[in-house]
Amino acid sequence: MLYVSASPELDHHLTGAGHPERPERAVAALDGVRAAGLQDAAVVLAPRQAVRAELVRAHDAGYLDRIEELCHAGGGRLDADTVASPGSWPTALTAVGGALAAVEALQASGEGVAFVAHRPPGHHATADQAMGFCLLNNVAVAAATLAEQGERVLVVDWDVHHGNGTQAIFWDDPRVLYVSTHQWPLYPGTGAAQATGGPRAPGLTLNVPLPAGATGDVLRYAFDTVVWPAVVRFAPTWALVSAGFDAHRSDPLADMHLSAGDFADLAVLVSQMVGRPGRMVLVLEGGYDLAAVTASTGSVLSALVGGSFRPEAATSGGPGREMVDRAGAAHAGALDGAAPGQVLKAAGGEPII
Ligand code: OKP
Ligand code: ZN
Repeated sequence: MLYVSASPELDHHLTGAGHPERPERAVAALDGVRAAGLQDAAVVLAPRQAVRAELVRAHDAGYLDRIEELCHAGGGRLDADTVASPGSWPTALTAVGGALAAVEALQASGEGVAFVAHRPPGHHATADQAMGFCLLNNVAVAAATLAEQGERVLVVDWDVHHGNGTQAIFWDDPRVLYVSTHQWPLYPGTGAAQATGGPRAPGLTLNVPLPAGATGDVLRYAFDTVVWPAVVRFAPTWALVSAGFDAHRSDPLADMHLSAGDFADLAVLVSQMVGRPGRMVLVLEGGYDLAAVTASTGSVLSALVGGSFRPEAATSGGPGREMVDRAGAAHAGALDGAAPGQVLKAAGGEPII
């Protein structure tokens, strides 16, 4: 079963004319479900707003007060390109709620996969700071919720930008493995391969910075040679994907050269990283070319449910394998420095290194 959380009719997060992070993006993602012929197979989840007790798993209470208050006061600017309108607060709550509802739907059914098509995106939002179009960290709240339930959570962030917020929130948290592939250098500037996690979570941040022009084969190489071994060591029970589609070759905000078919291949790889069905949720992050968002969403979801919608072939031939190798070496170095068993003992499980 495919579960989809989307409620474009409840989207009142207005960013202003000309802003790339616009309401049409979530509609374009939903169009991908239709394009892939999955609209009848998909269960659309009832929208719900996250509540404070859920949000504080990843955010500071004072920060939540400030953003809510700002929205009630009419909105305003949070950084150079992050804005809040009066409707941003309920919309952001509904985006987090969508990620939580997706987790709950899979937990209730024990099978299937879920896709969350809300906005604003979340992966740049830290515990106490809005930035990079993000107010609340949708994936982080869902990951923290699962971690609280004793799950071991893999977060794969293939958005073209580094998810500095998610990295910071779980930096020293042994319950979450955060993996990011991203263009480098690019906004927000974090995500060096040498950033590998805090003292209680050594090696549980895995950054793979990649050059402009990188193609799908380079990403698959990174997943096979660097991500896969780290995931096997971590042995996740759940996978959450920060599924941005702005590494697509058509995206106006970045310069990586992926196709819709590449995202589908990556999604299948992630699905193989959690041994059991019903443990994978994909959450829309960036992606600013509407047609690319539709084709990518459709390709990803079709591949995950065994369909055949694949309008764009996988790509190859771009640069970046050396950077993948260097990221792998930097990450291995972090594990060398950790005491044997340190990571999982902190999480209450079996030693993994
Ligand atoms: C959000 B997501 C710097 C431009 C910064 C912000 C990009 C936010 C991307 N002058 N642009 O990760 O897709
Ligand atoms: Zn992005």
